[in-house]
Amino acid sequence: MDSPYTPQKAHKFTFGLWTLGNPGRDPFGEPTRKGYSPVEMVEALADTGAYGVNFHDNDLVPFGSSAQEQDRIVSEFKQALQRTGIAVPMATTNLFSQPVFKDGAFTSNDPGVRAFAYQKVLRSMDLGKEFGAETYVFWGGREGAEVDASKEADVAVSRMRDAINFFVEYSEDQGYGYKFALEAKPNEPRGDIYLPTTGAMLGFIATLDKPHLVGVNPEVAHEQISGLNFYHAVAQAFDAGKLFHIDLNGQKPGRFDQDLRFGQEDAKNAFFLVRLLEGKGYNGPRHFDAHALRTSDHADVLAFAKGCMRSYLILKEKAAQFDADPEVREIFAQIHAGDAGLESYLTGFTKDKATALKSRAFDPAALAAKPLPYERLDQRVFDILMGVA
Ligand code: DIG
Ligand code: MN
Ligand code: MN
Repeated sequence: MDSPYTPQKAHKFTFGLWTLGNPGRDPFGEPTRKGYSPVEMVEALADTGAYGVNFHDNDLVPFGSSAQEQDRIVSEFKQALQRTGIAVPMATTNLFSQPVFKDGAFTSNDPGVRAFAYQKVLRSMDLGKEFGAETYVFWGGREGAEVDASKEADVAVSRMRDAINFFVEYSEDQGYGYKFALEAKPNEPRGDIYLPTTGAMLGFIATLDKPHLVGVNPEVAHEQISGLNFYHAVAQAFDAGKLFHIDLNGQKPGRFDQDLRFGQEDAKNAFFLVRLLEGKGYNGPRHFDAHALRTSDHADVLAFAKGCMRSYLILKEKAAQFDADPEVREIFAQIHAGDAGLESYLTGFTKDKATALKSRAFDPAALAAKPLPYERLDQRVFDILMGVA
């Protein structure tokens, strides 16, 4: 009998090729290891219960490869996927590594750069569909500024809109059926990145030609870099029907984008996140956009991957324990006590409801006196997470 912490394909855990492929380089140091190649990574994950891998175009096909080299790489990778049963649910484009995109791709002032970026995305969408990818992610790592005099910020947003509208139409015209997921980040590598939070992306999506085909790909570290509560950001996206994908990792507050192992920091927010994803029926991939520490060798990199999935499943079990806990249920019964009559006034405006509410007698002191045992409730969360409940 498998332990409840043993990953299964049904859990839909996925990893970007760049995660196990990360060679341990950072802005202040050279690589400390050889990253897993795409085929090595697929074979390393095959027996871990992982469901899939995802890629930027150049994670699989190096920039500048010939058509023949691309064909060989694609063929070898397809064989590895067939051998292992690993899927490719998501694809995306690297519009941030090459110098040509140093001042943005879609938001560049140079129409030649923008057109080249369009070409790269179109070809990358074709490549993703060769592997059956269903979700296409856009992360605008270079779509930003250090010098706001360099371009009008509203023009930058309109260029983003032109680009996303164009690729949505391409997907429809090709019959690809992609669902698009926009990933926000407030800064790094640019001083400021346009559309910096998941909330900003939700507002942007509403301005698109076909907003129903576009959602968000929130990332733990990216909202936390902004000092935001990631669980709240995801809850809003889910409420809007826009949680098309999610990037899971760990992050210490107030630091650069660390992309740590999922659950490595802020286990409590990760707990409420997993409780939401599992309890509200999110059915997309649980994608780890993270990498092992620079100090890790290959064996530790694999431990990193297994740890991401194990942490998720531990928190999934803790969430079930929390919701079944007698003391939690007793407190919930008290703080979530409904009043069907009164609540009927609070949704669905009618003139009568407004009139009745305006004339109703309330006792604010009595309302204020109702007990809210949140200390006891939060201690119960702590007890459960610490395994002493
Ligand atoms: C960074 O968080 C971004 C890139 O790794 C990629 O474009 C996207 C995919 O999840 N996340
Ligand atoms: Mn990140
Ligand atoms: Mn990400």
